[in-house]
Amino acid sequence: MTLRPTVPFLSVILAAAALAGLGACFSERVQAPAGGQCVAAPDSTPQGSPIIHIVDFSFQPASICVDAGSTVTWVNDDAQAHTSTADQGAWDSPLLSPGNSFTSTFDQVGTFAYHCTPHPFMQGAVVVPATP
Ligand SMILES: [Cu+2]
Repeated sequence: MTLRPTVPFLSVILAAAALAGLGACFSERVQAPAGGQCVAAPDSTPQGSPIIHIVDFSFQPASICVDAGSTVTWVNDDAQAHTSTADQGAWDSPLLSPGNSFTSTFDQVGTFAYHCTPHPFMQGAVVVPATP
């Protein structure tokens, strides 16, 4: 008699992992700079010309830290059209079809929250820290 793999047990593990991933996604909030420190996503590019990918109805990374004068490019890698629209109106991309991109230059210090106009739940932030 052969032992059969415990498929139900494995399914539970996978479901738990998926839920944990979803939880992390929803609990992730865009952080404002604390104490003058720039809070950046671990995988964000600290300077230069970083690219934010729009994937699965989200901005990745959602929070990015750049030096003043940097150019940030959003690339729509999703199958839906999205925008990059600053909450305070500093920039507003046209509706980006899949494969299209949009670029904005950040000369001002501050934390710039943005969203996608058709999908307001899509949110992100570009943080330009003050030079010490
Ligand atoms: Cu969108």
